[in-house]
Amino acid sequence: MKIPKSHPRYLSLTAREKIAKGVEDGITSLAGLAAHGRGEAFDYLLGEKTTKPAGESIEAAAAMMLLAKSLVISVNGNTAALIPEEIAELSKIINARLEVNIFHSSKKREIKIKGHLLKHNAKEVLLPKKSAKIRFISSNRRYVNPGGILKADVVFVPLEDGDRTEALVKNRKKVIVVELNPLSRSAQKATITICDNVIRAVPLLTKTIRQYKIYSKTRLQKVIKGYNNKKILKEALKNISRNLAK
Ligand code: PTJ
Repeated sequence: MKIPKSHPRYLSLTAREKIAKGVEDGITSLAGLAAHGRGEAFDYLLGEKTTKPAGESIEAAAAMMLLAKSLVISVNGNTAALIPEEIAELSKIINARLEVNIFHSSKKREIKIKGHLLKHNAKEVLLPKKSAKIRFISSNRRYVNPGGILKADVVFVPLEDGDRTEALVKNRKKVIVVELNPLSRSAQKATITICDNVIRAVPLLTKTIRQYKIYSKTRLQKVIKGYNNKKILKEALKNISRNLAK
């Protein structure tokens, strides 16, 4: 469907079209539609903009990514449909590996997601292998790539189910998530939670990394030290209740 740019809900409707097309093209799971709807509801409550606390999380995430020894960006069916080019650009600017990791098991969909990312300028995309597993999780998401998530010290997970965030943390990895719902398990368990829409957060993260590239290691460590994820989550909830009270 062609959405006129003048439509007051142009951005939201365009995102819906991308997710629906993702399902048609075999990239996004059907459950991904429901997950997107939940995200939309929280985005509405957050005012559909990047809030100040989300901005702080983006700064801390940029610093953590620049300090990472082995950084991997984990991509599922929703992220691939919504922001394939932005994810490819982020991976290049920070020298991170891209790895497909999906909840709803399907080899065919993993390959389609990989192809879709490559078509949108990704350099290389890893797929999970049955030979490599992370501990503390039983879903399809336990399978990872031995050169990717398995050995990563920092994993960036734009929108996610909570199980794997928790498992990745238990596997001693630093986990940065983008999650609109501050109450969700991934938001609560992550090392850094960017409470924002991936559509806005990922380009902002790329921009911040570009700015921070000239920072010294000590300065980047200071940014992380001054960051408190629990406080950020509380502020996100306060923002939601303020918007509801208005
Ligand atoms: O491709 P697959 O098989 O890996 O499936 C992907 C989904 C997202 C369906 C899967 O990971 C899943 O079931 O996730 P959940 O548990 O539904 O959680 C997804 C979370 O993403 C929800 O808590 C939403 O609030 C959040 N979300 C949805 N859309 C966005 C979002 N967060 C940020 N930006 C969005 N655009």
